[in-house]
Amino acid sequence: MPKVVLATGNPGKVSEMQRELQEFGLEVVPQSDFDFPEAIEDGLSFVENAIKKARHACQHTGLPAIADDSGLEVDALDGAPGIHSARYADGLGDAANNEKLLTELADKSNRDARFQCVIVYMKHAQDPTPIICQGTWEGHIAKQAVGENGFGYDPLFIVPELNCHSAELPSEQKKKFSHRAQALAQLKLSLDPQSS
Ligand code: ITT
Repeated sequence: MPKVVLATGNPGKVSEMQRELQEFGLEVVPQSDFDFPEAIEDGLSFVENAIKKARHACQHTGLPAIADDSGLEVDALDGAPGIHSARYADGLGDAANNEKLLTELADKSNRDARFQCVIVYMKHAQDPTPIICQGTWEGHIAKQAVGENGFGYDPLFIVPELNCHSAELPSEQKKKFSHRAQALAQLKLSLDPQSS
């Protein structure tokens, strides 16, 4: 079974990805099993940052790596918080990020938004052809937080097709619909086209 490092320090992402990848047949080692500094995410796009994180993990572990760079794009905020989603409120965490988002949207009528996720697989640090997969999840930003599941902006993200907040979804359902679920499905197809 090929061994890969899951290059993320976000426990929410680990819980949404590790088991799926293991069930797919990969031996997944979380980044927390190693002791190395976080990658510097100074790219200007989700793709660039995902590649930086995967390459960094390959360099420090000698293993193939899977990284996820993701975030929330809000139309009325010209795409913010976007690639800065994790640190929107200056690193104060998810609750502060959600509060800031509500404040920024207080006088806006358009609350359309989407989650973006780019997942990258790199065989080694010099891999010139990383596998790049992308998923998008369309929705709206609510006026107040609801739900305890998930992480990040899930309490504020309304999923129109399910008529609920993402943080109200059981984890198995989020794993069917989300931006990350879509990118993961593509990754599985790219690694093993027979798997669909
Ligand atoms: P790593 O870089 O270590 O993977 P991170 O949390 O810093 O962890 P990102 O830079 O990709 O990762 O930022 C992603 C942020 O976007 C995340 O912290 C959340 O605030 C938000 N986000 C991404 N996917 C989400 C999801 O499924 N539900 C809610 N919020 C999400």
